[in-house]
Amino acid sequence: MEQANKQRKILTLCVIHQHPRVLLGMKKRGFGAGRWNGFGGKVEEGESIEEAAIREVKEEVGVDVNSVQKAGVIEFTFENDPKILEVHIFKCDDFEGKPTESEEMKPQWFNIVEIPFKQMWSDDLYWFPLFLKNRKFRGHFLFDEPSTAEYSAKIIEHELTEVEDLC
Ligand code: 6OG
Repeated sequence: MEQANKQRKILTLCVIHQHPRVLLGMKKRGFGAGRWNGFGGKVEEGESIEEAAIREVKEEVGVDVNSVQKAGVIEFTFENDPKILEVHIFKCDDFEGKPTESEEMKPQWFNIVEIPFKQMWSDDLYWFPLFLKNRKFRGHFLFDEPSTAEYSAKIIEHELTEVEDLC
């Protein structure tokens, strides 16, 4: 059990969605650098997953989020790597402040018909349509290896299910 917990990381991913646009950030460093994504990172000890989501948005793009809604939970794994990334995906439509570039992210608004999927993690193409329709989902994606600016991770297998509730 302890072994299994050590290999599971809980992460947040928050996409600001003010219809018909979404706010994404170009990741400037670290995991997934060179790709557009929502804002997020690791949940720290002593905070709830929602608190972590709100903190990460503030740190990465400088805005104050008033509330988030949970949209989905996806487990990501990579071949030949025992680590499991459990990513909690949130939607936010209520924030204050002006999105501002940070050391980690360069923000940009995209109309929902112009989301740059080719420069995003390849799983996004699957769950974004559900996200935009306010549907909740759970899933798992197994990749060959992490995406970089040059290399887009290949999906080896995946499962994505719409759910009534995430609790
Ligand atoms: P840091 O390690 O920089 O946070 N993330 C993913 N996002 C998508 N769309 N697909 C994935 O497939 C992802 N794996 C992780 C979670 C990493 C950020 O990237 C997200 C976090 O918001 C594997 O602190």
